[in-house]
Amino acid sequence: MTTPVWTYGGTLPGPLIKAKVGDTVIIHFKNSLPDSTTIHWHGLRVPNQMDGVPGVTQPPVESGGEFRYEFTVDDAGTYWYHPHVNSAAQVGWGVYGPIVVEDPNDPVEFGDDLILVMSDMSLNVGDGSFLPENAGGSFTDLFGKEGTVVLVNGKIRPSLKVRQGKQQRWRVINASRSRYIPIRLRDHTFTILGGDNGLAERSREAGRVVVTPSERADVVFTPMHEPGTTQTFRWVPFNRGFGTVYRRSSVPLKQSWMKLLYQLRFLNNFVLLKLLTSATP
Ligand SMILES: [Cu+2]
Repeated sequence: MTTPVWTYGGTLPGPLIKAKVGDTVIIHFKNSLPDSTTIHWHGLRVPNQMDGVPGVTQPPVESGGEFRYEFTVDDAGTYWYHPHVNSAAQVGWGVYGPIVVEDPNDPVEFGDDLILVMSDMSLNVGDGSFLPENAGGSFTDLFGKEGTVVLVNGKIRPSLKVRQGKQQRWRVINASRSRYIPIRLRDHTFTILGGDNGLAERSREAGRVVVTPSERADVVFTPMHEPGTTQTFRWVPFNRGFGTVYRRSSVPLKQSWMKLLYQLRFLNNFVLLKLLTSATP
């Protein structure tokens, strides 16, 4: 099944913007979407006119319109970009992308450096179409929408090959609208290098890292499992303070067997990654 999505530059997520501290970033933006939009550079310190807030820092870029974003990046870290017009809906349709500002002090050999853009989409699991914007009713209006399908770099259940004993650096971006993403790997701990404020002054160890919507986590770990081991890295429900919308289906289901079937499908949709450990060459 096919889901037509909104994108930056034709890919989901949008293209990686990679810069070094002190670089000037120039983006020639053309809006080919059917709706007006802007780009907000989430977490980056940019001049006010470049912040992408419609009606406040710039007029919205109308469908067919253009805008030139230009700013200098001063802080190393992991950031992302997304619209600021009808944000939750537009981000939910696929317009989001990563920005990495490299630190000149980073060690040259940091292991495998990966960007993992986590997201979710509110899709009808039957035919892949988007659920209506008001699906979920007032409950999700109040508490936020958790999509029916989780995505890592725009993919459902991608496989990731890691090498035993070879350090992994993960730049995790939570681009979903409401979903909290707790990250935990059996038998492993993470060293947290930084997050929303760029790189932290000193690192710390954690068994679990919770990445809330819009947040980033910059972590490293060394895969320790035997070569040939496969580990399913699954999203688990997280209590956001009032419970979770997990099990609160956004489509009305009358019969309980239908509900069960729906939930089983749902569980399968919550696999984020499959980690395959291989031997270090
Ligand atoms: Cu933002």
